[in-house]
Amino acid sequence: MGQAFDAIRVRTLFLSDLHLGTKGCQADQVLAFLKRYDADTIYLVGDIVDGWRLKSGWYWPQAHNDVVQKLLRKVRKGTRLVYIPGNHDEFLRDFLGNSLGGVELADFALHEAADGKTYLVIHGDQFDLVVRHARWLALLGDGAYTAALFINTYLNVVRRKLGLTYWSLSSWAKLRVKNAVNYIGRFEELLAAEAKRHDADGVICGHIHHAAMRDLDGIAYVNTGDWVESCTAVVEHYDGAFELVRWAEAGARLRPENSAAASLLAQEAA
Ligand SMILES: [Mn+2]
Repeated sequence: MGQAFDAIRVRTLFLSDLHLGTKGCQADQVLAFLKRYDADTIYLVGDIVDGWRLKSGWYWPQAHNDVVQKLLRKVRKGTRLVYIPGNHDEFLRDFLGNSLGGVELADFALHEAADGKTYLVIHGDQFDLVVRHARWLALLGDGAYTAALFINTYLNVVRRKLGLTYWSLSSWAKLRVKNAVNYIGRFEELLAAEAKRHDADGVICGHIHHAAMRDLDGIAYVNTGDWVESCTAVVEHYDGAFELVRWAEAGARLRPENSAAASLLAQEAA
C-alpha cells in the first residue's frame, strides 16, 4: 500500500459508528482517513464493530480487517487507543476497565484538551429512553431521569442475553422523519446536560449518525457522526482547536479515484 500523502499529526482523533461487520461500513474510507491522520490519542466512540449484525450473519471482508490492523499498528507505534463501546458493540461492555492488546476499554472518558478544557467522551445510547419519553420523565424529575438511564442500560443487557436486537434511536428517529429534528435536538440537550453533571466543558459523542459541533448554553456539543453515510470524524489539533472533518468531501477532493466508489457504497447503504 503506497503512502501517497504525509500523515497529518494531531493531538487527538475521535471516531464513532464505523459499524465494521456490516455492508454499510465504508471501510475503505476509514482506512484512507487513518492513513492520512496520526494522533497521540485515538478515542473510538462506540459502534465500531457491529456485534448485533455479525450475530445474524458473519460479514468480515479484508477491508474491515485492514481497519483493525491499522488501528493496532498505531498502538504499537505509541498511540494511546481508548475504546468506548456503544450499543452495537456492547458485548465489550463486559470488559470495561480492562486493556486488550494495549486498547483501553471504558464506559466513558474525560478528555483533557490542550487548552485545559475537559470533555466527556461517551457513545450516547444511554439516553435513548429519556429522549423518547422526555415529556413525562421531565415531569417526574431527577430521580426518574436517573432511573431511566439505569433501566435503559439493563433493559438492553437483558435484550442482548435473550438474543433480541438492540433498539436503535437513530433508525427509529429516521422512521419518524417529521420528528427526527426534535429527537436529535433533545439528544443534544441531554448530552450537554450530562457533560455539565460531570463538570466538563463539553461532550463528544456519536450514536445518532449526525455530525455536529456547536455551543449549547456554554457547553460544547460535539458529535463525531459516522462512517456508514457521512464519513466524518473530529480531530483536536495541538493548540486545543477542534475540527470536524467531513472526509467523504475532503477524501473525494484528495483521492478522485475513490469518489465514484464512495457514492456507490453510500447508495448501497441507504
Ligand atoms: Mn449507537
